[in-house]
Amino acid sequence: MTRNGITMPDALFTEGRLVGEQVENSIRTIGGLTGIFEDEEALKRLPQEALAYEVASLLPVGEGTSGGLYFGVTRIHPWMVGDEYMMTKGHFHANADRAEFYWGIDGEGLLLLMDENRKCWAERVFPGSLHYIPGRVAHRMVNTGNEIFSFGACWSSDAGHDYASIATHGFSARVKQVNGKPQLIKTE
Ligand code: S6P
Ligand code: ZN
Repeated sequence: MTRNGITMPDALFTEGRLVGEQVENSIRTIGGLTGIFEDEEALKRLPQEALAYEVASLLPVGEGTSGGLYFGVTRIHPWMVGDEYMMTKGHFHANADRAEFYWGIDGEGLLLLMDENRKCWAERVFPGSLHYIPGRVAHRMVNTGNEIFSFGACWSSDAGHDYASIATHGFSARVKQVNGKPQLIKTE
């Protein structure tokens, strides 16, 4: 803290990037995404060590703290896996009723949502679009463009992640490229 009580900000969110000493960066490689795409052979043909998506997060309080907020920026690279677009693993929140905001920063994509009855729907995401994800709704972002698709997220520090049910059962729809355009295709 400086002498007059004015401090520097926690981080910088500038030009679509979240940066700062406290910002934690994590990556998912292509090889780390087995089990989420329909065409596993197409995934194996891609360079396994290449970046699929990266997440920069500001996590000012410990995971599980009630009342805190987290802020993150995810950048999904524009790979195709067969006829499916690159996407995040997707998750419900472990603390199931916790909601989240997503918003589009760069590029274009779809937000795939699924409720606990496995009803699936999607929202278009583009720079400036804002998306409220209610609790008990699984969420996955899909890069439907030809460039990096980045989006912001703000969620509760006690939300946690439930990846297991998506890893086991998946979503009930997939986003595929049909005649050059993204299409939501129900799979059950
Ligand atoms: C956390 C928030 C995002 C995702 C990130 C990666 O609740 O939804 O920060 O963690 O976009 O997606 P995923 O599904 O691999 O965690
Ligand atoms: Zn989430």
